[in-house]
Amino acid sequence: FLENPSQLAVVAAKYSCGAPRSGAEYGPDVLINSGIFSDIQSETDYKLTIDHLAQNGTFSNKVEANDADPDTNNMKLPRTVSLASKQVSECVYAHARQGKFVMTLGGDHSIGMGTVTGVARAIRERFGGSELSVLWIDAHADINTPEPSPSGRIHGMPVAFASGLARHGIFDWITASHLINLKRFVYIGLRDVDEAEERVIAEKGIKAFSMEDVRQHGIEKVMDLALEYLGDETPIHVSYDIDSLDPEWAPSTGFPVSPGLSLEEGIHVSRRLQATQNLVAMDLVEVNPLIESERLETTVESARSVIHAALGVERI
Ligand code: 6HN
Ligand code: MN
Ligand code: MN
Ligand code: MN
Repeated sequence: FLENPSQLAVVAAKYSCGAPRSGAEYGPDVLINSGIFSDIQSETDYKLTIDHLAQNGTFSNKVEANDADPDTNNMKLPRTVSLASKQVSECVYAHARQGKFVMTLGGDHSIGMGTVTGVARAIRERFGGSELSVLWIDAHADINTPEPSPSGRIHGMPVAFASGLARHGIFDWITASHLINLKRFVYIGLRDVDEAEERVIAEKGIKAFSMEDVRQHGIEKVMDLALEYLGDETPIHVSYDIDSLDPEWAPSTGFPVSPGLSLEEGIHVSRRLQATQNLVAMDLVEVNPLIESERLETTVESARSVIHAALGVERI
């Protein structure tokens, strides 16, 4: 599904406005400065560009409500998050429209509403209305609608906005052409799901593999089932929250929840996606260098490993 499979568009989405704590805005630079992309460039034929997106002007990464952006419908910083996600969506769309692989580095997971909507729109245009498939690898479901959300934080809501389940005038840049189909959507790694989210997942019949499922059947079987469910003939976007991994492997993140995926399991997920040859985009989000800073290196190494595996670059 990629016209330019050797073109890798990296989007550094330096935002934390969707999360209760700041720090995730530094995630992209920490990953880039680890040398991951220079390694990829020297070891492979990938031609790489990096776009840096960050908050500016009226809106800042401060996680407190302000006069310009008061709480609305229980949402914290909705205008700020909407503008950030819109910027991400437009940037990701422009690359995906040209058939490049898009790798977005977060940032808190609210940017996921930008990435999947950007890619979904590009896929519709490039393939006569075809829909994108999405794998959401996360300890959390991120499908809260604003009212029942326990936190009001929009990083817990991107799936709801990207699928049209949640709507609000502040997010009116999300149009029909951007929406993802929850029938072409799979969760892996869930273990901290809010009550209202449980209900939505059941009501909509969303395919979900919890951490319990992974323990019971093994990650190989779970990936078999996930990929079988989506089918062979579909472009796939993986939105990878680093908190899907066990805190042992990814301590520097806002909402660590034990027990999670081992690093090996996390890499297996990436490898299997790579092997489909249908992967068109990846997000790697929620690396927060301000949390458990003394173990940041472990977190960054894990992120690098899952990114490498997804791109088919095995680490030496
Ligand atoms: N993440 N479900 C909780 C909430 O506030 O809605 C936590 C969300 C975490 C989001 O880790 O991307
Ligand atoms: Mn998430
Ligand atoms: Mn999460
Ligand atoms: Mn394996």
